[in-house]
Amino acid sequence: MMNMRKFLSPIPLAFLLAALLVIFVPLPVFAAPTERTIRVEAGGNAYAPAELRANPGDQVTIELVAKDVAHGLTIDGYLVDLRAEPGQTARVTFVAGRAGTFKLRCSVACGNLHPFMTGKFIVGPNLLLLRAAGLALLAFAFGVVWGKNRD
Ligand SMILES: [Cu+2]
Repeated sequence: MMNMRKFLSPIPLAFLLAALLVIFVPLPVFAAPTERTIRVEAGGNAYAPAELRANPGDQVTIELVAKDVAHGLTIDGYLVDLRAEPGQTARVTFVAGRAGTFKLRCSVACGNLHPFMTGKFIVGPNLLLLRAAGLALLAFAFGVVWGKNRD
């Protein structure tokens, strides 16, 4: 049986502290800012790709290609508003200065499904995923150590 005294032993406390660190410690940005060009094809009321990724500080150029009718592309939270005529490419270059996930949407009425023509602009590493992976690893390590220390 597990008693309170054993539960308060240094091992669980150390793991608890490590877990708090994994959850709350700010993580450094891994990549130095760079220039990146992302080509987005708009057609059939959808973007391909629908998820654009950049690192904070990157100089991003988006090339919007309208495959069928005229399409637009705006990013919530950024001053980006593109409009590409049918068969043409529109470009915009900006600095991804804000980290987070921002919604892309079409700014040109392009058909019945126009309101559903959306996507994501993701700036920064997926910290939530990293922290979740760290916690899973920690839980596994705790299970191993705790199992070995049982009477
Ligand atoms: Cu549209």
